[in-house]
Amino acid sequence: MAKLKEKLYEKIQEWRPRTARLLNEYGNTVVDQITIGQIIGGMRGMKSLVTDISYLDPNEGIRYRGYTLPEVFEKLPKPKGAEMPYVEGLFYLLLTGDIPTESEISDVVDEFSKRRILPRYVYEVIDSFPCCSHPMAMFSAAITTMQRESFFAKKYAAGIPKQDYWDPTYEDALNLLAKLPEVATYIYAKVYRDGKRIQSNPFLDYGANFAHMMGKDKPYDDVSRMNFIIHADHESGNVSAHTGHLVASSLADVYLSISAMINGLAGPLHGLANQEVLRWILEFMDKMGGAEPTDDEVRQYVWDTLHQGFVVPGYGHAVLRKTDPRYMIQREFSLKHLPEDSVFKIVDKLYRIVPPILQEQGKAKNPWPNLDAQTGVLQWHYGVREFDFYTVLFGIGRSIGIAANIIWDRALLYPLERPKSLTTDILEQIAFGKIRKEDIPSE
Ligand code: CMX
Repeated sequence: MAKLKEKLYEKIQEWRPRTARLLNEYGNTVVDQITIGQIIGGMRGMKSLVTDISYLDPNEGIRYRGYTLPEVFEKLPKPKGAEMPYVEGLFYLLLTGDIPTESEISDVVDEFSKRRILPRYVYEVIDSFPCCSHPMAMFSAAITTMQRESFFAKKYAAGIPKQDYWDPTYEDALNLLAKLPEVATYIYAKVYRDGKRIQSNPFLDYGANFAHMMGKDKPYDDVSRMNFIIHADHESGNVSAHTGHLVASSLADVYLSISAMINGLAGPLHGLANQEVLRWILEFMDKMGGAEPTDDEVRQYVWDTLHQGFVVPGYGHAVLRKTDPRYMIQREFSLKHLPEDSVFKIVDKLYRIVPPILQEQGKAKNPWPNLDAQTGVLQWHYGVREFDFYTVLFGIGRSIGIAANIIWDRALLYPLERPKSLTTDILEQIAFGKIRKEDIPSE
């Protein structure tokens, strides 16, 4: 057994009695109530999911396994000469809750390296996509195609005790995560580089190998590490994480679950917002005809966007109520490495100008920037200018967190997810006092 897997098994054994105790002794303890507003309003704030991989405090931002993002970036070991930590170290942390040592990380680097080669048919599936397909559609399909490799599906079909479900799920997760950079860069080469592909380098870590396959020099390796780490997880209720968990709860394997989560991520109110931000900024620059906009011109552009009935992309959040720490980490990197970039200068102006406007408009509960407001400018600066590709980058990072979640879902034997729905008629009857909520059967 590989070292990470051994450690994970120990952690699972320690954790299982906690979940079992909560379920058996405290199963009827009330945690929350549900209002009609929440049922119609996309279940905002409903406390109805459990994950230990990350926790999102509205005012503080995300914690991975109890660590704030600045702590994660400070504590995780970094490759020699790098500014950003190993992505493999983050995966170790998400799976075990422990900060890995250098040698524990090098074990994971080896694991990913060994498992990275794509089956031939994945290239063929990507090649067969019609022109103008969105890279997220190709990414999702390529992942679904690999479902035939699933250990979990084979073991399940042959018969495996529930207690052991986590084991082939772990194998599927590592196999898939190791391949995602290969899949993504092949899509990039096919769609934007006339199919001119750069072969992976098995001696590089996840971030450096990704940069290498994208044909980018330093510090794009650090940009990639940072990008994959900040996008990895945002607790369980967001569309991508929830979709991954939901599909996996049917005991669909990691390939089917992660490709479903990628489809959820591809919506403009979620992961696609990073490409929307850049498109919106470039349109503005185009309008300005190359001149640097004044604060008043930026203000006017934001108001025009709102008056046309559009949202300001990259601002607002369903849970966060302050500036997203994932935004701040990218901002600090940008201030250090690209302060004179013309796109960054606009991003920087927006940082000051958008929140008071959204406050004045009075609709958005959170007027502050989210991570998507910064992601695109970094990619643009380092020459990845095909912004349809940006959500794929988000997708690689998010897969790391969702894979960790699915492994733990299986380890703790979380059941099929199946909430109950009501009709508008029933809601009206409850609202008008014609029936009592207690009278509605819940099972
Ligand atoms: N610009 C303009 N209006 C906004 C806004 C923004 N950035 N953010 C929220 N609002 C509006 C909403 O559209 C909503 O208007 P209506 O009442 O007319 O429907 C109102 O403010 C209240 O919304 P909210 O409760 O503050 O926000 P939600 O939880 O409903 O939605 C989000 C959250 C992210 C979808 C929303 O803020 C948004 O559309 N932002 C822009 C898109 C974006 O950046 N998405 C990426 C989020 C991060 C990610 O998942 O990747």
